[in-house]
Amino acid sequence: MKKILTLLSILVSMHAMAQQAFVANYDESKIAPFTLPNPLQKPDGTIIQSAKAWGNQRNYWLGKYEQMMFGKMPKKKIAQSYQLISQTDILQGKATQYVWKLTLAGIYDVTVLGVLPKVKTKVPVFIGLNFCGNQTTSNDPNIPLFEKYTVCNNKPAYINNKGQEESRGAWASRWQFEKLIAAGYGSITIACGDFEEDKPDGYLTGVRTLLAKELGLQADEWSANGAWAWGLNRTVDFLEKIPQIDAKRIILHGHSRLGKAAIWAGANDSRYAAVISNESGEGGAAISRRNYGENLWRITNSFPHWFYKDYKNYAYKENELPFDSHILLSLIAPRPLYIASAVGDQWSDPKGEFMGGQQAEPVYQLFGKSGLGKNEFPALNTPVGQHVRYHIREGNHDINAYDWDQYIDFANKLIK
Ligand code: GTR
Repeated sequence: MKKILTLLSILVSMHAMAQQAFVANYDESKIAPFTLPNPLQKPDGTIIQSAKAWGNQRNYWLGKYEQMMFGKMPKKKIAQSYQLISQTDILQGKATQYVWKLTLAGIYDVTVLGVLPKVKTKVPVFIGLNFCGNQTTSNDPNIPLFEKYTVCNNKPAYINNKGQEESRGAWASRWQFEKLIAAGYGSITIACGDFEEDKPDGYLTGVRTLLAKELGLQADEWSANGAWAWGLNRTVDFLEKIPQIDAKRIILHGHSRLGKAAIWAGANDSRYAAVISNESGEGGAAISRRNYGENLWRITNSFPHWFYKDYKNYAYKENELPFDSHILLSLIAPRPLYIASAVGDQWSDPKGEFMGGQQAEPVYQLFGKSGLGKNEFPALNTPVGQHVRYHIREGNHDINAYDWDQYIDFANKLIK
């Protein structure tokens, strides 16, 4: 017994040392050479040649990502109902703000916020999860305070990780409702924590546990990213029923960890007209094999709940994975994809994010579309690419007015 305890304490302290010892690599010359798998290569070694053959190949990859990285995506359909909680005129009458209660499988409620331009025709919308509650996206007092756990915890806006009155509008700059409304777009958002609180035991109070029976999946068969992505896709089921919304023009976006969830959601669900990854980094758009900035080891240690439990086994063995981020991104093809980085966010590995997008090219080409093509890594604030577009802007890890100007422009060109 004593021996076991000593061994355990050695293991615990080794783990603690390893945590402390992590030093992110920011030196391009220290990246070990690697070869990226070909998204078009079938398990039997042959290369697919047509868009028609992509359907099976895409399913093959989805299966691999389920098995190794994000866990199973529930396939069972569940009943849904919704209720309008409030409807308010905002932005000097230019828009209507809706708060809906969406009930999943008759037992699980989430709160959806919608801000839609007041026009007579159906409108395209952007949809994305928020980190710290719907009330953080705008100052409007009609938005209910999010009552579950959030990762925000700075007083006085949040106390014990719960949003207070002072949190209203705290992240409005990330949502830019005014800009979107002026451009003719609506915006839909839900707190990620409404599907699963962002902490290692968050699954206990989220859809992975409370809907386990209805979905036919145990909590440990999938992940927080899976729960967030699934939640987004269920919200699309609901948006399809809202007459003011043009369900053919739903553009999915996500920042950072929620960018990872957005990519996984968009890979699984082809109803999104386009997908935007804003600084999604490791586990999102960035090539893991580069081991630059945050890496697979670090992310699966810091945030074990984000991924399927076996994913951590590939830390420093990224070459053994049959895929990398470019294949995940290619599952969005032929739909338009925007990948954005910030120069002050090297942790997310901007060059790795660019490479992820660029290496998805063969799949876009199958559909006769060009993505990032042969573009070089661009200068600051200079978007490049067509169906796959990329920018690196000045500034830090964030989603801001500059980013939104590019996304609106991208949507105007490719979606409207
Ligand atoms: C960081 C994490 C990143 C990114 C970020 C965020 O701590 O290492 O992968 O997701 O959080 O979500 O803001």
